[in-house]
Amino acid sequence: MPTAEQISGWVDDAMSATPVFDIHTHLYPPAFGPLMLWGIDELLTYHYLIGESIRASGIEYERFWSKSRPHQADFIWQTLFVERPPVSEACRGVVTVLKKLDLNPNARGLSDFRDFFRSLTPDAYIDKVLSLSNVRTVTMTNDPFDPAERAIWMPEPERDPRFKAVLRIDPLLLGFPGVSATLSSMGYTTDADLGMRSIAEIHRFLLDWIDRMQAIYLAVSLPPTWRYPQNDICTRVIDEAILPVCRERDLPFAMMIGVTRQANPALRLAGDSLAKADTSSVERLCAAHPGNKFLCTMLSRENQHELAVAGRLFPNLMVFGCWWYVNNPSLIEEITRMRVELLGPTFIPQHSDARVLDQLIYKWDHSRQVIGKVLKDKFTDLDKSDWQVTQEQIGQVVRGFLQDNFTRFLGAGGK
Ligand code: HDL
Ligand code: ZN
Repeated sequence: MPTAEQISGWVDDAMSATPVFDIHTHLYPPAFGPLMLWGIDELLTYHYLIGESIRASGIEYERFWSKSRPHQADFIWQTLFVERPPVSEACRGVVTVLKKLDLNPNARGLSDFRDFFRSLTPDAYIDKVLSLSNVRTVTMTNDPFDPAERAIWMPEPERDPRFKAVLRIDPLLLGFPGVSATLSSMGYTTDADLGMRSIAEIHRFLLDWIDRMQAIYLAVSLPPTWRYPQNDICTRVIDEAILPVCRERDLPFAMMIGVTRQANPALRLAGDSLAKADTSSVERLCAAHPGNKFLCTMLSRENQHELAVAGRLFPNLMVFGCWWYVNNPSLIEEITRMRVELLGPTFIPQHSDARVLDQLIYKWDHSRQVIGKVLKDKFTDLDKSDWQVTQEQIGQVVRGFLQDNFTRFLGAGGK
């Protein structure tokens, strides 16, 4: 029988050696131009840190927003890393990145960091970050309703196989009737009452963009008020367009549920909040469409237990990630422990949601530590009951958590 130290070492080895397929990020390769964010100024002006620095300093919103990006970064460094200890998770993450890059996190200013990043090219830095974080593949968040992103896709940008595309379609579910104008500008005719011709046009839009992007799943972010089924356009777009297309192409439909957009508009991207959402709607959706595959993550801590139970009830539901406001060590541990106890090894414990390339380094370093801690406890529990724990079984669970559960769930459609 292995010792507790052996089990601990096997888990640590597997967690650090197993490459990650990061199933939800906002990252882009250099071919996507300004959409690709990297380096110290972008790292420090991550919207999480903007919100924290405005709160800590009491600076007037417009006085902050009037600063240039580098001056915003200087302000955030001074406010959160010099005048105060960087104990929040988003601050700690920056310190982890600097350490892993052999930079001094105790610097009083950013000039040395800027010199370092000026010495790198985007392509070289992508290789460095993916190697340091041991992330093999990431999925992007690709929004055809964003004119800036559409302008990049139409001329067919050079693709990096390490960056898979995800078709993000929030306006299609939440934006009618206004979204008709955007669809029309793209050559798809829909009308406010969503007659059959409109449904056919939405089908065509989805298939065109799935093919243009080679999207491996479709995704939407839904508010806490989302209910299914309802006598509304959202339900009709899901039932009559999105899910038939997903079945036709064997693609999962991912729902990220619980965000209250712009609770504080003055904070811009940092101004979104959350509320408890309705997990029974997820269950009704999975029950009504057994031929579809669903990925789901929820934003409220209070939804996590219900979502894990929903995962037990529906094999076509893949529970994933500790998203955004629950992507903190204390909650990752609570949620992952609960999911292992309810779902065994059959879920995807984490995604990074990274917006800045450098963040992969800390988001995966921190998550690997917490997920590993849960697995050590669970395998030690088995060992205490004389179940024969082996290094191979630990490796199998870790590979499932970090890549295989997702690639198997994608099936042929996601190739
Ligand atoms: O809707 C989403 O995909 C969210 O992740 C938002 O992008 C949010 O702003 C975010 O970055 N959370 O981490
Ligand atoms: Zn996101």
